[in-house]
Amino acid sequence: MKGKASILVILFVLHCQSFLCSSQDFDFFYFVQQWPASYCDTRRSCCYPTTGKPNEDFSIHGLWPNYNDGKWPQNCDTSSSLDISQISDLVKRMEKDWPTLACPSGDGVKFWGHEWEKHGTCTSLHQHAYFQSALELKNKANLLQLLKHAGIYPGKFFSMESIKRAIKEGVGYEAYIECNVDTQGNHQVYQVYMCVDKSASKFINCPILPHGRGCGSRVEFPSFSHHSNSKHEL
Ligand code: U2P
Repeated sequence: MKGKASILVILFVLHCQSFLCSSQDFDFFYFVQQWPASYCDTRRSCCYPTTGKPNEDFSIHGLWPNYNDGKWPQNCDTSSSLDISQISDLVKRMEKDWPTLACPSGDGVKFWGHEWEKHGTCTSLHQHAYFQSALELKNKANLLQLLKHAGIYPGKFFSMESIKRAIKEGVGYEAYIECNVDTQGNHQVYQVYMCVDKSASKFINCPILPHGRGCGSRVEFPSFSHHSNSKHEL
């Protein structure tokens, strides 16, 4: 009897790890926005979406479920792929706020499908709610507007401290900033990570900060308005 019971427990644990528990088993989200100019002006360059050059604004990279220890679940349901007909009412907003910059140029469906399969399937949200939540979070944290409000405009260098302070004052919570390097070797603001509760609607203090590329004390906030080195000019 004892042996049978322990086999049952082991079977349940295995089952739970591979399927049952995977869909909602996380602690918080990272909501990650990227600065398109910093994606594009590196040695790797970028390709504008087939739907047009994105506006000079932060755009969504993803809404990623994470664990408090810094690890994260991914690809939790390999049988689920993005069904664009389920989010047809969101597509116009996605094209504006969640554009793809990877090469070769695309309309975004591949990027959104990747984010859904890798991250969205590890949440308890359905596709529509997952993408809608991310779009609403972007509206709640209007990074460009709050940076401009603090005098931080694209096309110049700023202290990291002033950028972090502007976000903390504008959103109420600290953000983590990841930098990359342009072709001249300048460190620049690349991605902004904000932490969000499991309901995907409220910003929270980050339980743990991601490990990313450091920024240094002075960073560039490059302009995207005059950027035109896309490999696929429109
Ligand atoms: O950092 C490189 C890529 O790893 C994925 N990532 C990173 C940190 C984290 O907390 N969660 C996570 O998923 C991202 O992969 P992507 O969604 O772009 O495929 C990130 O770009």
